[in-house]
Amino acid sequence: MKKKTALITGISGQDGAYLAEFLINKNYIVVGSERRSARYDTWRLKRLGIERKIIREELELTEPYEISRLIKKYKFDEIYNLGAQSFVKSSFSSPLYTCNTNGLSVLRILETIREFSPNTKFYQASSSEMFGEILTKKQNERTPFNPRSPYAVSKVFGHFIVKNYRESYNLFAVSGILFNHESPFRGEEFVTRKITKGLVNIINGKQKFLELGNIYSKRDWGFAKEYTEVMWKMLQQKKPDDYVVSTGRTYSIKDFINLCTDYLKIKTKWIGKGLDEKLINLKNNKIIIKISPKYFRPSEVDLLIGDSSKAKKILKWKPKTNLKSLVKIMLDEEIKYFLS
Ligand code: GDR
Repeated sequence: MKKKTALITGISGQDGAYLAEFLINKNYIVVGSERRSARYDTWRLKRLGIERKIIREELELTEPYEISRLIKKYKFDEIYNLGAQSFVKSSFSSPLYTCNTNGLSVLRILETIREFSPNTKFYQASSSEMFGEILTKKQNERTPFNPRSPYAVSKVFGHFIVKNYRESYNLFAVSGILFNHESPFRGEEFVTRKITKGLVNIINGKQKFLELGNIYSKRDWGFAKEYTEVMWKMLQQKKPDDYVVSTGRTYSIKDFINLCTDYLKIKTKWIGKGLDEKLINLKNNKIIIKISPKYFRPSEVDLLIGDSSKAKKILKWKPKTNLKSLVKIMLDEEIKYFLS
């Protein structure tokens, strides 16, 4: 049987790496793209031992010509659009760049597929951030969006243009509304990895303390490796459709920190309130976590909690890793690579 060829944009990120590994194991030819200006960061692919199994292509998602060149060259069976300006906080300082890269690029790809490769199946990385200030207790595919950042607005555009092209031109184009998903491959600017890395650095004397923003926001956190498999499942269905991917449980950043200190067996105590809240290491009375206004966002998403019953029913998918196990996975790897 002819091997399938897939394009993964954003190959050097957390999801790109896990998805590439998954598709390679399924015998796909994987083409991985990254923007030219980005340092081609291969540590995740190297750690998975798949760096040499990927065909690398430079692709600037804001350049329509580059997209059509690549799509004409490979006539991909599947495209997974994971490339984005994915850090919510940066979208407040770079709103135009964020909307161009995350929003309009989806349209650029869809237009090219429509014109040159209409049988290519397309996966768009939509985000739970689109729900923003939530309008229902749990969020599913029918929950209205209420975005709270330029990032979320850009993702809403991407989401609806996928739906529009699916309905107007009969393309096999879908969006996965993925809630937060973490792993040892998470970028260090995102809160979970910042915490796991920071705490391991602190207990090893490499860092004095960690500064965080709003530790009371709550997120529905799953394990990224399981979430990338579901992207593939969405493209293997008879009918293209959108799906929420989540665990259905929500925890605050403070809960996440407490799970980490429990796992690391550091005896701690929270003191103070608001910007003066601190986490103290009871062994030496030193501050290990402080709050800094620097990490607060102009508008915050306070609470997210997903309902992925549609994915469970139709894709036969459900999450396997709870937050406690995820903390263990992340910290074990953090310790292993700190010591090596
Ligand atoms: P998020 O992830 O914005 O939910 O988007 P992030 O980990 O950045 O923030 C989660 C929550 O933690 C609070 N927070 C901090 N966040 C960061 N990054 N750094 C801090 O120091 C800090 N302190 C508190 C934030 O305010 C927020 O409430 C992620 C991204 O991967 C998106 O691309 C993706 O679409 C969604 O998840 C689903």
